[in-house]
Amino acid sequence: MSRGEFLVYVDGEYIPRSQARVSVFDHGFLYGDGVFEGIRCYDGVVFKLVEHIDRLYESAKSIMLDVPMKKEEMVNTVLETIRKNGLRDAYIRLIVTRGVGDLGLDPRKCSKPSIIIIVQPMEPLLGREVREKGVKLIISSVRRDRVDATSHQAKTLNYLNSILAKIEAINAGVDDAILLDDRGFVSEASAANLFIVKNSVISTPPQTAGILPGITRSVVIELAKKIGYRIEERDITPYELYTADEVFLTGTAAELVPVIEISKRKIGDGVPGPITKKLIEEFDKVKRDPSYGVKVY
Ligand code: PXG
Repeated sequence: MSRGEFLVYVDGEYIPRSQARVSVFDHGFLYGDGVFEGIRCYDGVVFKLVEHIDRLYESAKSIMLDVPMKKEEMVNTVLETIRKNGLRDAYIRLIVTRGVGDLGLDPRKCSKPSIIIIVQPMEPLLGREVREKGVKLIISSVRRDRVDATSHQAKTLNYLNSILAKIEAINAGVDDAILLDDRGFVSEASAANLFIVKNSVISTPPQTAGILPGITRSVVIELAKKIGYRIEERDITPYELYTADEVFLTGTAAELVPVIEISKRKIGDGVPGPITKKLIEEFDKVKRDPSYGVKVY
């Protein structure tokens, strides 16, 4: 590792983070034209790395961006970037931009996509104490982008939809916001998927509600089934949120986070519920399990 400064992979080179740059003519910067992944490494195992790489390439395919690297090499480059930085526990941000073009939108002017890999140590996004305390949310007035527009099913650099909801949450003095889809059904939080529990049945919105098909979400669905809960992917109304026994969020950065209030309605007893706590326990077991990821060293 280079004297305390983390190295960033930029198009084939490992560059100290203070010197890592992209061009102002990169369409990722100019137009949000690109795709990304947020991935975590727990104790030398990159959690669900292959699934994250598959999703990256699917996001890229959907926006007609050819990633200039084979998937297998991408996996190895992520692992090498972690090794070069000597990390065992890390947050990994993998970005593929459309690359340098001119000031017009036309992506054909961009000769080659850029690949950037940032790794750094990281705690859960919302802080460790939120697991015990839970978070407060609002339902945002900002609707999730439609599935026939800039759908969040693809993880693109275009996050303004989520950022506007986040700003609304900050202004309301709460932790995050829930976005409804264009029909008024629950979609997801700004950067996390959402689950509710009612009478011991767990439900989460389907992809048709404009969600990112989260990798933490699919692990939680699998764990919930394994320990014997009924779990449904179905449309959820705002009323069902307010009257749920438990609500929780899932995401790579946030992991599993209990929700204790939504738009000033107390959820359940206003403290993290038993099924949420059980799933947090189960997730903690698998996140370090080598069979759930790829070993770095
Ligand atoms: N929905 C959206 C819109 C997201 O951006 C998730 C759901 C959860 O998906 P995963 O696959 O992580 O379980 C995300 C994930 C960040 C950050 O820096 C955001 C995400 C992931 C990592 C970091 O805010 N988004």
